[in-house]
Amino acid sequence: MSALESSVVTKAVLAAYGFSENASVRRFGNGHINGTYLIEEQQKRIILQQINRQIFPNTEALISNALAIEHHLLTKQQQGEYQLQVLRQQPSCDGDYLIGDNQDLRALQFIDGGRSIEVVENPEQAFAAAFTFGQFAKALSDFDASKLYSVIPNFHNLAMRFAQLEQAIAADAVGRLAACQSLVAECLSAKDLADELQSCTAKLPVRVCHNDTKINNMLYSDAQQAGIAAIDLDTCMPGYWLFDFGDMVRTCCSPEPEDSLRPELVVIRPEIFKALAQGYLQGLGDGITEAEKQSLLLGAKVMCLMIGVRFLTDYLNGDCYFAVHRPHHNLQRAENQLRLYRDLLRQQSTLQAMLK
Ligand code: ADP
Ligand code: GN1
Ligand code: MG
Repeated sequence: MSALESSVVTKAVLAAYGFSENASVRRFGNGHINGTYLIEEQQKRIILQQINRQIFPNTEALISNALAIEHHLLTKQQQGEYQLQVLRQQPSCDGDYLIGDNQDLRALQFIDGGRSIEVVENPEQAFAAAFTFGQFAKALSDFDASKLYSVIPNFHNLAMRFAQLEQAIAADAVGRLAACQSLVAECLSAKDLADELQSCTAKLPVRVCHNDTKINNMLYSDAQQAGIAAIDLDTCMPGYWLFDFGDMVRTCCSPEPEDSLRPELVVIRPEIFKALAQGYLQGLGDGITEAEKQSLLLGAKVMCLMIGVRFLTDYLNGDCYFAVHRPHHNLQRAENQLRLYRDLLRQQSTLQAMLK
């Protein structure tokens, strides 16, 4: 793609970051929310993102959060307490962290020698992913959460996600309800999990969480065995560590991608769950409480169910939130999350024993 072919990365945008109009521009990664581009010219590379303002209306708050976290992690790194690379915002040549008429474009320094994956192949990779997010969480455990804006309020409020599903069912805006009645019924029958979550979290410390620890939001070294960075920090907000562990289980434990068209193969691999538990606990070190440790399996159930409910809600609403690339994409994603949820219930005593 050249600048002339992209409506987002125009010549003016390239110039703002010091690139000529001959720079190479290509779409990058598989995120569902932002438009991500890799811009390259000679030795210089940046990631440019068009922030989805429907989802992140306050881009100034988002950048403020990102810079505060960046500063904290860089300080830890300088003190030898953080071994990973730090995701850094890249200002324009004029020193602006947001550019464009809508103030929705921002750049990130490209993290060299890293790659993201969509499916975990072996326990070593799972351990590395969880160790990465564990180190990230540990480094933020003394970060002052009052410095963070709540960029998406109630992001992991399961009761609210059920209420949104119920609104979508009542509206049936695009006439899709009839086609997914049994999945809708299954989700609604699991509503009690919101109460269980509420009573569990009442006893847990609030932590600064990543809140989107899916497997493609960390980078492995090229050899894919060690983690080098936690990325996609836009949802860093106060929460509970069980959410971050749960999203790792959701996206690492299945041998199939999130949107697999082979649903019968979507299962929880216990050996991957065990590696995630070991990696996360090792990354966190001794700061985790016993109650938090015991809550991690609940986190896995909550995240599989909650993201399933969110995909299903979006399907019923006509695909307004998550980027979709084929018909019924959100429904297929939702079905797979519910399969994982069911498999967690089936294996829960084995998995809980792995958290001892
Ligand atoms: P989204 O919010 O849409 O998920 P991400 O920030 O996760 O966007 O970026 C999408 C993908 O782009 C990531 O999965 C990763 O592959 C790649 N990526 C993002 N930031 C960087 C970076 N700084 N260096 C290298 N690759 C990156
Ligand atoms: C979105 O941005 P991305 O693709 O990493 C979503 C997450 C979901 C995830 C499901 C801001 O993450 O909450 O868990 O899709 N991000 C936002 O794959 O809603
Ligand atoms: Mg992402």
